[in-house]
Amino acid sequence: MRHFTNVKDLGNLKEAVQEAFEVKKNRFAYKHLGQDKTLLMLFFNSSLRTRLSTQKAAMNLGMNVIVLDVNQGAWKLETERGVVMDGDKSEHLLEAIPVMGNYCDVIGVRAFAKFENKEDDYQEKILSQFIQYSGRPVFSMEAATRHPLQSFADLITIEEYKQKERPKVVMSWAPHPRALPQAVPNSFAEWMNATDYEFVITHPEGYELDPKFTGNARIEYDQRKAFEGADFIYAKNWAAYADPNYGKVINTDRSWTVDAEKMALTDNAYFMHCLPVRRNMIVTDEVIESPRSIVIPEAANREISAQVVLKRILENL
Ligand code: AN0
Ligand code: CP
Repeated sequence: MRHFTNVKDLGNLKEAVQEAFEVKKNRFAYKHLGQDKTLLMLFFNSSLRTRLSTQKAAMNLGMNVIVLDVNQGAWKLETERGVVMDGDKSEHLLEAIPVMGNYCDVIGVRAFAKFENKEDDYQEKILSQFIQYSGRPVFSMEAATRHPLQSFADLITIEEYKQKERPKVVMSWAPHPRALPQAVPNSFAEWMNATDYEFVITHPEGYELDPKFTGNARIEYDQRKAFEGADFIYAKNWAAYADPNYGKVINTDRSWTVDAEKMALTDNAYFMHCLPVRRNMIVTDEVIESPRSIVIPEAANREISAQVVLKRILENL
């Protein structure tokens, strides 16, 4: 594998999950792969899990790691071509990318949707420039439209916990005070559609996602109905996708918060969330602290998904 930006890059998902289980059993077995190889992790946005789990995965593989927070200590970067740079930006991405490519063997990039221009976001303008100009394998650590390392960890977690061959997985929108990207739900939908699970998406009207990601998934506007018989509840907030509200919070209806009464409608479902999560907005204390909440093992699997991805990139260098 050269680049990792979406589910297709991984090929056969069953094989990828098996590889993840092998890596998890013996995470230091591939230490030779990363010897004298350097990973550069570049963050345009904040992170706790992605930063730590990806660095840990790289260390398991024997890599050296450089982390750069673009907004802290680096020159402010211009990303638009053709701009007269007389403002506060000292350097252009078109120089910065090939320069950074010289100092590493693999690049991970986190660059969220800016919600300024839908086309720019949905064309993955920043991530694709890294692929085009860095000369290095590039992987997404959450880009404008997808978060594949998260979705892969989610899939590994469901495969570990499922008690039925084809579990019912429900992705539920939940309220949040600020506008959040669609990357996590887009990506989760894309990965769930690549399995044979029963997959249902529930959200208030106006929060429809790009059909390119939701595909043939059942969309249910009645959250309670969606929860009936579910084996996994995957909560997430996202801002509106549809015009004219792209990137806007159009509703913070707390009746959509995941609580114990709604979880009681499920088939004793596990509760999942990618984290960070705002308690008592997205989910009540009671549900996230319950024995059916698997948010911590889910986060732990971020190390495993990152390690499989880095392993495959290193094997192909
Ligand atoms: C981000 C998001 O919703 O995309 C990152 C989640 C992994 N969340 C926040 O910005 C709070
Ligand atoms: N789930 C996730 O990607 O978390 P961070 O934003 O903390 O990296």
